[in-house]
Amino acid sequence: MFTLKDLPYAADAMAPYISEQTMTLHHDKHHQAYVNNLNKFIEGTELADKPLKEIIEISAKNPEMAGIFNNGAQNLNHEIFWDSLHPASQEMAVPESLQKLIERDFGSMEKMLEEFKAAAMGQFGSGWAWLGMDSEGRLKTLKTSNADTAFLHGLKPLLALDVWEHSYYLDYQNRRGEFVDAVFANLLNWENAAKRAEL
Ligand code: MN3
Repeated sequence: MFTLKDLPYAADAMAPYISEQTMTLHHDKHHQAYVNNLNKFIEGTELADKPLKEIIEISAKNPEMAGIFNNGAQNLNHEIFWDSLHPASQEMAVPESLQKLIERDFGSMEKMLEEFKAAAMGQFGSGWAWLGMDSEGRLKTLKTSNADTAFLHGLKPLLALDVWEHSYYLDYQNRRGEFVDAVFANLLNWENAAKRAEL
C-alpha cells in the first residue's frame, strides 16, 4: 500500500508565490486522494505489491485500468512536483553541470525557460509541463495531459510543473502565466533537477 509522503518543507514555504492554503489543499487533499484511490483500486489485485512505476506502465497499456493509471501517475507526478520546488526564502543557483547541458541543448537558460513556459501554457486543460532528459542524455521540454507522465514518453523527469487549475487557481485565478513566471523566478529546485539527471 502506498502512503502520502510529507512535504519536504513547510506548507507556507512557497509564500507569497504559492499560498499556504494552496499548498495544504494540494498536498493534504488532492495528493492524498490520489494515494487513497490508488490503494483502493489495487487492493487485493496482482498489482498490490508492485512498485509504482510498474503499476503505471501496466495500467497505461490497459484502458480498463484507467482509474489505476490516473491515480498512480498522479501520485508519481506530485512526488516529482514537490521535489521540483524549493522554499521561497532559499537562494538557489543552477549547478554548473546542469547549466552546461541547458546551454548545449537550448542555447541559453532564457531559451529553455521560454520553451518550458510554452509547454505549460500550451497544455490545454489539466496537465503537466516537464523538463526531462532523453535516453541519449539530451534535455527536452514536454507537456502531458491529465495524469500522463514524462517517463512514458522516454524522458527522465528533472522538473515537473503542475498546471491543473487546483495548482494555482486560489492564488492566480485564470492567470496561469503569472503562476508559471512566479515559480520559474523563485521556486524551481535546480539542485534536485541536477540530482535527478545524475549530474
Ligand atoms: Mn496537482
